[in-house]
Amino acid sequence: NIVAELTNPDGDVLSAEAEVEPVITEETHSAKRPPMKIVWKNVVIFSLLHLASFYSLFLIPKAHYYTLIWVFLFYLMGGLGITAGAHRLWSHRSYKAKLLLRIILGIFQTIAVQNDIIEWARDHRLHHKTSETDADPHNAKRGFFFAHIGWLLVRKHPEVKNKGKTVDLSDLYADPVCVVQRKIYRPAVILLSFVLPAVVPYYCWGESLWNAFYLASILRLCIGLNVTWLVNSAAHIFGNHPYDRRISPAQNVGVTLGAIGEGFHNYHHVFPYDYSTSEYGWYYNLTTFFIDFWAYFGQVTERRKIPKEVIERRKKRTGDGTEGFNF
Ligand code: ST9
Ligand code: ZN
Ligand code: ZN
Repeated sequence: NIVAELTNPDGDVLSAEAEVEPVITEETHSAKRPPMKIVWKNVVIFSLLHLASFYSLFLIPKAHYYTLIWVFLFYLMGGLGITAGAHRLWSHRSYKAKLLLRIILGIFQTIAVQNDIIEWARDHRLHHKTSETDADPHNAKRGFFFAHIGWLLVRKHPEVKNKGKTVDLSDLYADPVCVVQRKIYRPAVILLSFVLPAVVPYYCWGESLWNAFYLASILRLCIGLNVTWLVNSAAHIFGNHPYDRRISPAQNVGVTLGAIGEGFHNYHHVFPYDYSTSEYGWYYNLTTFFIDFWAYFGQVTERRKIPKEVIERRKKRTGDGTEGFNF
């Protein structure tokens, strides 16, 4: 806080608060926020999803073990659609992908049910541009719950819509994969994320439709969403800050494991254009392996990487003295 002692010509001490620009704190912001408008439809849908997922846990011992492998595969496909697709390719343009891989990533991204690519990238570009202010769609300064799921249960802050208008999305509208996916998004989600994961185990190895639906559609989706949201909540609150100690995004081991390489969040907010979202290549980073795999087959080009010396200089200048990979 700024403390100033001001005197008038007679030598009386004046109140410092009256003369000094008020310091903007989280309290000042929250006092000024318009009241939150709860979207009850979303509250009901997400409550049902979590209740049904809790029930699904009891079906695990009764399921065919092929079904469990299938669930894991679908989790990875949806996950890669978000990490390699919506995040590293479409939001940050950290590498270039040929049409075939973009189609695969578009299908994978649809499986994740996290809004279409254009909406996802619009919110995410805004998140980086206005991080931890009212214009950040999942502003972690509003607490763990808001950053995790709360932001999807209320109308957006007017600042999100105002500042969001300044985000350039022309590259996404120029990509037919993004445009077509946006057009057919709802039926595509129903088919790829709910019907397909349930019918394959039923027809291919005789799993009951009930088990297949609750495990591969519902439980898989709920875990995928929560792990993604942990990047916004946990990785913005817990962990160390080797690259910039002045920002909240942190290196978080737990999140990195579940989010297939996306928990190196202090690094990512400092160097958002690095296609690996960390300085350590494949370590704890299936997504980087996936991108490199496709590069080997010519589907990926122009992977952007931050030079080692730039990273080291930045660590010395603004880091907290810890290492980016201590797990
Ligand atoms: C979900 C997304 O889960 C998760 C994103 C997570 C991001 C993580 C980032 C970390 C990176 C690493 C990833 C790791 C992943 C690991 C995976 C491991 C497996 N800019 O939205 P509306 C304007 S989604 C500019 O309705 P409301 C715009 O004009 C879950 N403008 O606002 C818009 O119209 P249109 C599934 C913006 O009414 C208009 O406002 N999805 C912006 O306030 C209205 O927009 C759901 O559950 C902006 N950013 O409603 C849906 N935003 O769109 C949930 C808005 O036509 N959403 N505008 O252009 C909703 O129901 C609503 O959006 C709402 C807000 C109720 C939340
Ligand atoms: Zn972030
Ligand atoms: Zn990002």
